[in-house]
Amino acid sequence: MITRRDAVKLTTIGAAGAAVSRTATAYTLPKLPYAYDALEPYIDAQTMQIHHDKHHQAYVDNLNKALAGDPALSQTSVEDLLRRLDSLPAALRTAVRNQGGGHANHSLLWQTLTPASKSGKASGQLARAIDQTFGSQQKFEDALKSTALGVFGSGWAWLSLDAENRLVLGALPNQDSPLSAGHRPLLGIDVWEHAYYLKYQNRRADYLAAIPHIIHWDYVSSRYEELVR
Ligand code: MN3
Repeated sequence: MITRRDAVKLTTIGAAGAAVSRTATAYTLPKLPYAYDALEPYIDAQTMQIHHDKHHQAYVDNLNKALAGDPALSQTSVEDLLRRLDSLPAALRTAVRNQGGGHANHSLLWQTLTPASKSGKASGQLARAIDQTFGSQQKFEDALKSTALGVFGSGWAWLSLDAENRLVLGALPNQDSPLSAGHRPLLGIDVWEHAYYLKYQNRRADYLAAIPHIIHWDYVSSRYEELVR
């Protein structure tokens, strides 16, 4: 649901010399759902352009490269690959974890951000679950920020649903996906330096103070209702 894979027609020459068409899939970079400068002044246009067009594209390209020799796996959604990470061939596991994780994490990230004028607040069932779990939306935002501030090196802070549909907040290193731990991610904060360094340099706390202004709460609230249904 959060990533699109476009069918690519591959034409190969069959044993009899006839052209045989088969359909394979390749992972593709989803379009950014808003302009590069839409999150200004909280995230600058240049950071968005490099983050989406270069960093996310590289995860997609490297995932395609890694799975090129395995047609069955390369037709599996990246979310399914991450859910079954432990059962994948050892030679592919690291690439799926890092490149597949990078692809899935960023595909969700773009959806969960929005211009400040549309950010809003958690609503409906999610608002109630946040109040029950964290005390209030403000307390949740404070906990999210301190979780993200505490990530050592590169990684993400995640709000996810566990197997019992409970909200859980935690940090994961690198591009590790909550899916690989049996959780379903609702919202992730990217604290790799590439997400903020051009504007905020070493001031990760300032970047994290900006994030609550641009969370797309309508999207996150609907996603929650879909996942707990
Ligand atoms: Mn990133």
